[in-house]
Amino acid sequence: MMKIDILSLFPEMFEGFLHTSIIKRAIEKGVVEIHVHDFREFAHDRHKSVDDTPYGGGQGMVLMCQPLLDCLKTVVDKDALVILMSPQGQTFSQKMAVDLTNEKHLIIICGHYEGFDERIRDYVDMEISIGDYVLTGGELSSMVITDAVTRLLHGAIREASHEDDSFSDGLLEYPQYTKPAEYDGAKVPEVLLSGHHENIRKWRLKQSLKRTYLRRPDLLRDRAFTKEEAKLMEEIQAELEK
Ligand code: 4FV
Repeated sequence: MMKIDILSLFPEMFEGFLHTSIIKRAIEKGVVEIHVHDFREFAHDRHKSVDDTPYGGGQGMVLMCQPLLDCLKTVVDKDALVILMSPQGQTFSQKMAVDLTNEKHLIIICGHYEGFDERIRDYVDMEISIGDYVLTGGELSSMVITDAVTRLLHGAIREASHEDDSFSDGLLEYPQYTKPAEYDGAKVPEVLLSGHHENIRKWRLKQSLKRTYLRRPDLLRDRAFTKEEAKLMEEIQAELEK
């Protein structure tokens, strides 16, 4: 069972997230334990201040050390990996999500305002960004991490269902179809109706390679292609040159 503690000034933002679908079931099944802590409760002054103006001047407010770190001290333990959410972190990926499933205890700190007092980083093991854009707070990014990691935990969802996820094998997922076999004149590819599993596997691999080649060639740059994949890539490039 993994434990996830989230430090946020807006715990109400997590209500829907924690009580819906896969995350809700994973909590009920005891696969994961998720707690949200409002570090404003650790503020000492009567205004419950958690931020202040930046030394050296400048726009906006900065999160203070004391309330946030006093809250952190109440949840940190020897197994804890402390993660700070910020645009300056390493960009999150499926590989990072898989690596984090090996941890017993994640503590995720959500930012707000202009950012954190730099000394907070002395208590942080890892800094993660979910992308090169600026959010109003770290809550959404902490949900992204929690969601991507929880669904990979043993017992959260049927193992098979994330085996052919995009990125699980470094490729984008192949096109999916379901009933009806014809919609508004658009037919499902014959091979998928054939029941011929080997042909279906080949078709799906070729589609994944083609989609990755067209949409995310960066994902193929350092890829060690199997003989079969190399042959399929030749076919794809020949067909695209036609
Ligand atoms: C962010 C990101 C992000 C920056 C200022 C919250 C905001 C405020 N977090 N990936 N991109 N955070 O934009 O993780 O503190």
